[in-house]
Amino acid sequence: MKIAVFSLLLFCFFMYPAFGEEFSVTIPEGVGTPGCDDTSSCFAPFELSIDEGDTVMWSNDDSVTHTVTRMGDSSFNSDLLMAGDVFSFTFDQLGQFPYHCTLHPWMWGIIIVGDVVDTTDNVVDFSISLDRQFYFTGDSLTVLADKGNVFQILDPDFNPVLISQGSSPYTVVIGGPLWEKSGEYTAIVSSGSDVAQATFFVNVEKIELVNKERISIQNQKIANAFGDIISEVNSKQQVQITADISNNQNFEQEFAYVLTTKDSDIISEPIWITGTLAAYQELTPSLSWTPEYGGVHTITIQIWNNPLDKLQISQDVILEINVEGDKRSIIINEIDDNSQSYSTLELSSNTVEMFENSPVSMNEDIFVVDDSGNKIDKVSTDQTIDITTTISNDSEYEQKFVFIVQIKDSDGFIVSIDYIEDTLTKGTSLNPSLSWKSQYPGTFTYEIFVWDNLDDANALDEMYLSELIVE
Ligand SMILES: [Cu+2]
Repeated sequence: MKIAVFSLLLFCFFMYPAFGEEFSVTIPEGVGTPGCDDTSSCFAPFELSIDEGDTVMWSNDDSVTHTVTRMGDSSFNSDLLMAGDVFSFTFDQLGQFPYHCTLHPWMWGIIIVGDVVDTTDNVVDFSISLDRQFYFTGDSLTVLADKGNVFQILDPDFNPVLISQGSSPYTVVIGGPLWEKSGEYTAIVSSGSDVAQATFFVNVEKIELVNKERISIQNQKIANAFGDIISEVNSKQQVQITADISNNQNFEQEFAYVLTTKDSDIISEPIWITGTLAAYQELTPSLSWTPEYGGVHTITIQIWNNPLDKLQISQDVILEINVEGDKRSIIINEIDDNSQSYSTLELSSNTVEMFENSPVSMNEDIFVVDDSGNKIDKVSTDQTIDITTTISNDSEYEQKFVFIVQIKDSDGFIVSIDYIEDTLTKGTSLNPSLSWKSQYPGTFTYEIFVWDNLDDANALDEMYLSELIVE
């Protein structure tokens, strides 16, 4: 009898969750070079669900140093974890905790404390999905939905950072002044009274690298007009000097691809082309060059931030080539501008069927007015303007509406989203108006949306789009 009681007590003691459980995450070998991010395997497991009070122990099984650092704030940070080191942290708060390695910013993981949150949270009976769970500034995000015609993205504080109308797929490039915070963003698609949403993580923190590590150069080669690699060149023969360059940073980088040639100790003036690389983007720039004379030529490839500052943001790469022909000096060729920039927002604005029976319509006359209410065509920097129109309710019913103005800069980045909510009684019109002020000149685009509400949004009319020049 005594033994039985004792066993029972012991059993109770072990069942009682006085101490959290311990979980382990490994940092696998080889994750110090990009690639593991494509398969979400930079931390294993990449996503771990635990309970409040549980402890996670990370062990660095790689041969190089890494860190385990909470994103957005530094509530946990391992500092430098050498090969074989471990770091543990006890999670006393519910929530989702994305983290990364500050030395290799493509390395991501997430700890989910509490109820397992399916990142594809289907609120009603249709589904939406994202191409990934984690994004950096400059990444392109694609949302697929079964149905729906209104698409929104909210930031970690639930402020809108993007709104659009049209049908799936919705593609957006992450970046611009509204994407200020790292953390969990929400994508929402509405269809009638149905709403589906999914969450994803964005890291907008810039991770600075040593200047010469910012861009790497690989596979440099000399090619003929057909793109074939050649080892011997004749004088006066035009060749292409190409290389694969890649941006090692999680943000956009302007660059100049620069060639300097040297022949018989005479160094040419540098020639270059310029462009922009999105986060982790690769490009293969090419410059044409024609040696005027024979002899051994040395070609140095460098990447500068721009042709004015000439700040070197790559290691030097040197190519040597023997040119057949009479020796002496060299000629500098024309600059071949191949510059590329990455695409910006691509928002569709398809007409959607639901407008057919919409009780509310937006007047085609959209006005930009100054503070005295006079219509204006041109706007000055720091001048406050109002964007206004007439919205009519032709039905026999009262209708709530939200009037939204979204403004994009010339790069397609959204600089402002503002809205007002109101109600139209049957057969009446209203003139909603929203003000805006630009702090810098440029060509802006403004889009106007009229929805029934922001929560389970339905478009009441087609979106309106126009240009605004700020001088
Ligand atoms: Cu690392």
